[in-house]
Amino acid sequence: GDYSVELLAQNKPYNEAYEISRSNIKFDSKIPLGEGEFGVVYKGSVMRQNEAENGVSTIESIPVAVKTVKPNSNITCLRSLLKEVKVMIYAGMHPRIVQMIGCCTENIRKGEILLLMEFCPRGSLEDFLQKNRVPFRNIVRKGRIVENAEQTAYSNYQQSPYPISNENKLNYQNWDQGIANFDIFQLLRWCIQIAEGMEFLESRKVIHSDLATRNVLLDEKFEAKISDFGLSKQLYCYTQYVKKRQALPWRYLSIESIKNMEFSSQSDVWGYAVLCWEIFTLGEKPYPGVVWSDQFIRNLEEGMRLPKPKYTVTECYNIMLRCWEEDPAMRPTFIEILGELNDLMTSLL
Ligand code: ACK
Repeated sequence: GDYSVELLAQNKPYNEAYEISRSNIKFDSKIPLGEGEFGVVYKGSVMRQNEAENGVSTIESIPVAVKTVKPNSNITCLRSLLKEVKVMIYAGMHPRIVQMIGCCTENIRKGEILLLMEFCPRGSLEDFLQKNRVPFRNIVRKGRIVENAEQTAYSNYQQSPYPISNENKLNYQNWDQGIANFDIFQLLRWCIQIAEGMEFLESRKVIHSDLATRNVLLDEKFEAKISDFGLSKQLYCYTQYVKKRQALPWRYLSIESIKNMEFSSQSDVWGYAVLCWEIFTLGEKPYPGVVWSDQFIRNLEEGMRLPKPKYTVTECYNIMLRCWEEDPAMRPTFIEILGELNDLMTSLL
């Protein structure tokens, strides 16, 4: 494979056009939206001045997610965040990729970088799936999509003359906010949207290496956007160096990634299919109950794969199985996956 693009992005000077002054960045809360092992994400806003023709300028406040490293972080984390910035700039814009708004490197000598990203108000796909299992509408029986027992739950809820319990309010809040049907077609739409984003990244020779529903965010219209790319590969090597392989997201990694730390668009295809498996199980953990051991990789080599999810059709599971071919060259590319999923969607509708 040709991974020189990553090196290219990394060795490019930081593009000053993306620099945003610290004085134009506001943190909305000291409480983070969430934190990973290396970074912290806050809700914030960026002030942007728009010059009008009549000379009167207006100030616009743009909601953003601010990604930064924890104070006193290891230099590796800082380098990785800077690398993520460069890869995001290099990759360019796409509607299925969380957009970078800018970056603040003013205080880089104090170990601070602020990466400003488009804010995705509906949170992560993982969260959505796990919180909306009750109102999900379809199940698959004998390879066919049928409505499940909950099919009328939402309309009952809407029409109910009785006071609504807080629990039900929570269950249905997404519907009240505008998603019409949470059914198998919605699951398939997300798979297609993510494949579109990955097809773009593949064409730009950018490897994600950490595809999972926790790294897919939902915008205002509940459309999927891929986030957290570019930073992982390097951190894996670091993690593996200081810790053990159990610290890696091994449930999502291809055989060659776990064994040899080899990452490529074809290993992203493997991770993508695990992501699809999460989608079609409504956010189950892949290989539940399994703990890391060398036996896991031997099992994969002997052909063990994730079972068919409860909420998908055979055609879709067959695509997933091909994404889990041991030989990376045998796996479909994202363009092929996208074509097949679109055909499947048409045939099911
Ligand atoms: O599941 P969440 O609410 O969505 O918690 C995680 C957390 O920050 C750590 O990654 C949230 N997050 C990350 N990036 C964004 C973003 N661009 N817009 C909204 N939330 C985000 C993520």
